[in-house]
Order: sequence, then C-alpha cells, then structure tokens
Amino acid sequence: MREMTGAECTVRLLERQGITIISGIPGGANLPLYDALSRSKQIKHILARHEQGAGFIAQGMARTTGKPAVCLATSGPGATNIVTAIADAKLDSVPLVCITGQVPTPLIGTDAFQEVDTYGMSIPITKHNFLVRSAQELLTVIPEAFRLAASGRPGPVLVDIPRDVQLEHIAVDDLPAPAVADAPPVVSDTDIATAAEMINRAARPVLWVGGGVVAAQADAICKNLAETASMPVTMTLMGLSVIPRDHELNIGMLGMHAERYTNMAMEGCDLIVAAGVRFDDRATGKVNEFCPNAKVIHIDIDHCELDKLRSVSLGILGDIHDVFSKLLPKIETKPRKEWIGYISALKSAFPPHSPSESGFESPQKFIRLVGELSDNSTIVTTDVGKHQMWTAQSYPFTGGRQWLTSGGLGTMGFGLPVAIGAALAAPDKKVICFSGDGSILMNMQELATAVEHNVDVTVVLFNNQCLGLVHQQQELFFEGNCFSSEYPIALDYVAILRGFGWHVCDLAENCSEEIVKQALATEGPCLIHMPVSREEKVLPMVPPGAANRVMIGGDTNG
Ligand SMILES: Cc1ncc(C[n+]2csc(CCOP(=O)(O)OP(=O)(O)O)c2C)c(N)n1
Repeated sequence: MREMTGAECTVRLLERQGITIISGIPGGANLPLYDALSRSKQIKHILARHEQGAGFIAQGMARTTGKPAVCLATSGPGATNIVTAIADAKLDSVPLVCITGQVPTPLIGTDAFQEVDTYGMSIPITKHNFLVRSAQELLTVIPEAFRLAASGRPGPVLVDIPRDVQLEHIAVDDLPAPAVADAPPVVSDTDIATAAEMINRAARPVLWVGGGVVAAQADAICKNLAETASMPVTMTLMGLSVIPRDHELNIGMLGMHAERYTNMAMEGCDLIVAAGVRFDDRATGKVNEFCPNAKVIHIDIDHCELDKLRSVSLGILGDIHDVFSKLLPKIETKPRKEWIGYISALKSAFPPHSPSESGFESPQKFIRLVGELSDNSTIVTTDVGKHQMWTAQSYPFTGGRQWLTSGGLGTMGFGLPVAIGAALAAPDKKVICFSGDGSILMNMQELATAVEHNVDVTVVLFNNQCLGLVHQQQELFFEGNCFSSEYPIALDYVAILRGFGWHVCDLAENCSEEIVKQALATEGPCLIHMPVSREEKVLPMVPPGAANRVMIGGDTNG
C-alpha cells in the first residue's frame, strides 16, 4: 500500500505504459501534474511553445512509432489551443492520449477562470474522452485511454483531470497492469474465400491502399499480394509510402491531384480491392460517379467504414495484415498482360507530371533531388498546400512509416512540429519537412523547440510569397480573382530562421547540388530556402466536387 496524489498516480501509470517523452505546456490547472512529472526518471518533457505545437509533436511521435503518444495542456486556452491537433489525429486515425488540466471540481460550470467545457468540446473530435471525478478513477481511466487509443482503428483519447483530483491523496495497493490493444476481430474464412475468388476472376483489378495499410504494417505483404495477382496499386495520400515509387505496379495516387492516367485506369477497372481507405472525397471525386462499373471489396478494421459511402460487393472486417496473409495463399499467380498493357498505354499517352529527373528547374524536380540525396530511412513531413501535393507526386518513397502528412484535416502548421516529434521518436533518422511560406508561419514558434532539442530536422521552404494552393484555386475557378492570397511583403525567412538558431542554406543566393548535399548532411535544425514562382501549379487537378474523369491538365506532358 502506497499513498500518492492523483498527479503522481497519473505519472506512474504513464511510466508503466512505457512513455518516455511527453510534449506540453504547463498552466494553473495542470501544475500538480507537472510537479509530479518533474520527479519522473523515465519521462522527458518537451516544452512546446504553443499547445497546438505540443499536440503535433506528440502526433509526430505516434505517427512514427504507431504507438500512442502523450501531450499535455492546461485548462481553458491550453485546451482550446490543442483542439486542432486532436481533430487532425481523429481524421487520420493517429493514437494520441491528450491529458488536460481542468478547474477544480467544485468550480466546474461556474465560468471559473480558464474554464471551458473541454469534455464537451472534445466529444466530436476524439475517439473517446473522460472527465475524471476522483483520483481513484485514474487507475482505470489512464490504462483505458491507452487501450482505446491503440485498439482497432487508432485515434485520439482525451482525459480531462480537475486540479483537485490531481491533488487528492489515495492509497494504492498495486498499480494496474499497462493496457494493451484489443485483439483484432477474427476474419471470416468465407469472406476470404469469396474475396479470393473475386480477385482470381477479375480481368482488371486494382488494389487501392490507404493509411489503414500503414497502420496495420501491411506494406510488405501488400506488395506480395499485388505481385502475385499482377494487380496495379493506387494509393490515397495517406497510403503513398506503401509501395515504392518506382515499383512497376505502382500507378500513383488517385483523386484530385492524381496523374491523369491513374484516374483513367480506375475508370476502366472491374474490381477494386480497397484496403484501409475511407472513400474520402479527395480520392473518389464525386462518389456516385467513382468507378461505377467496378465491384468493390472493402477491407477495414473499423466496421463503420464498410458500406459508409459506397455500397460494396464484399466488406471484410479485420486487421489488414491478417486479411492479406490469409488471402495471399488463395490468390492465383496471373500475369494479366492485357490489363497491365492497357495501363502502360494510358501512361504513354498521358505522361505523368511527376518528374523522372531531378534538378532545380521546378519544385517537383527539386523534391526528387532531395529524395535521391537522402537515404531510404528518411522520414518526410509536409505542411498543406501546393508543396504537399508536389511532394506527394514527386518524392521517391520506399516504404513504411516514412510519410507523415495531414490527410484528413489538411492542417497548415502540421509539418514542423510533426517533424520534431518524428525526430524525437527516431533520433537515428533524418527528418525532412517540405513546407510553404504560409504554413511555416502557423507553428513557427516551434522553431525554438527544435533548436532546444537539436533535432535532426531539415525544413525545405518553398517560398512563393502567397497561399499557393488557394491562389491556384482562385486562378482556376474564381476568374483569377486572387483576393487575400498574396503576401505583399517579402519576409526574410533566412534571417528569421537564423535568428532562431537554425543553420540556413539559401538557394536564392547560391544554388548547386553540392550545397544541397551539405545542407542535408548538416546535423540539427537546418533550413533550405527555395524561391518559387507563384505561377508554378499543381496539376492535374479535378475541380472540387467533380467526378475524377473531369481533369484539368495532364493531357500532355506540359
Ligand atoms: C489551418 C489552415 N488554414 C487554412 C487552410 C486553407 N489552405 C489550404 S492550402 C493553403 C495555402 C498554403 O500556403 P503555403 O503554406 O504557402 O503553401 P503553398 O500552397 O504556397 O505551397 C490554405 C490557406 C488550411 N488548409 N489550413
């Protein structure tokens, strides 16, 4: 029997979950927790400069390891600031445990200083949330938060702990065992047999993979399955690293910024094997007109996704690795020469925009150059905008958890803090963040955090002095009325980042492969600044709300 406070109990439970790094910011309502944390020999605290930064640093750790990561915020403004990072984690199924301080229990509902209804506010953006009423409850709530975050389809869980609960003394016999994720659902043998038969019979099948395949660590077996069946593979933005860029069956990302031949190939398929995807509108375009002639097998760990937006011929509930492993021995080896030949002909007729050469002539070629100069273990993050799509179209991904981008929420400001989190979780790896001059400002305070922890992060900043992707949409769909998307003042990013203590490499001053190599070889935070013309577009493009066959650009190589 040991007496401890709710705060101490929380820290012990986090230690037992194997947590070694937590990001956050202290404030009045979580100070008891911080006091207890200061005595932990196991957990290192990363003091972020903004709670959204703390949330995204934790996301960077979780996206890199696949395990729940923890972030802390105080009540009121601390909680409201961290909301974006939680919502982002929800849409991209990232396991997060966010612990917020709350005003003391007797003051809840009185409009107390720094009181917001964090529980209510977080209901729609979490997988689950708790408002803890006594220190005793922490013994079940904290392990439960980890179990929920990691089980099935991963996601964020919020635990709101009032200050008096953190200070309450309880006697604890034994701390509960650390929580583990629930076992995945048992896959039905009949479903496997039916799926195998459908794949074997199909003349023009496509394997469509998303973030769920990354989460299930099923990339290697996914490649085996595709190769055995000679099934071309298309990917959502979240699934881009599943199949190496140069693999002969990789037909690229589908949807709004797909290559024209990819969307055309999808139109021609007779079977879609959709794994770990959620029929997001950015991927399907107008969903009613998405591959109307294809049968669909949908494999997902979350039963809510099956039949949600598209009625499927067969829905398989289960862990994708498990499903693929059971499916593979039943798949006939087939060359499917006609189908593969048809797609190659489409590819020759509508050559990809993604560059086959690297260089400095365009951001896409430069992204490819950076990829070629980096080793395969490099982790890539992005912000949101043209630079994100250029990276999606051009970076030579090789596999796994290499690609961290905000897919569902599309959050500007994601790239830098997620890169910091990734570097903390994988200190032996280089992390490169491709960003834009709009996005980098949205969490630039974390430039200080990066220097403080000397993380091995390189930011490649494409500076087009505008909110590029918005600017492009205004040019294309609002008759060139580029209202409020241009920055009239040219900021000196080189001086700004140098001021934060970053190494800098300014390609406006000096531009050569040798200089880029040197920048990438620099250990610790380093900026590569590349000026880009506003006119440089992301093409092809499906207009928002249109069917995927309605594409702008990509009909020639230009
Ligand atoms: C937090 C947030 N606010 C607004 C948007 C809408 N938005 C999408 S892309 C974009 C412009 C991004 O500009 P920048 O980071 O400079 O990248 P670029 O497109 O120029 O490469 C904006 C404003 C968003 N995605 N996220």
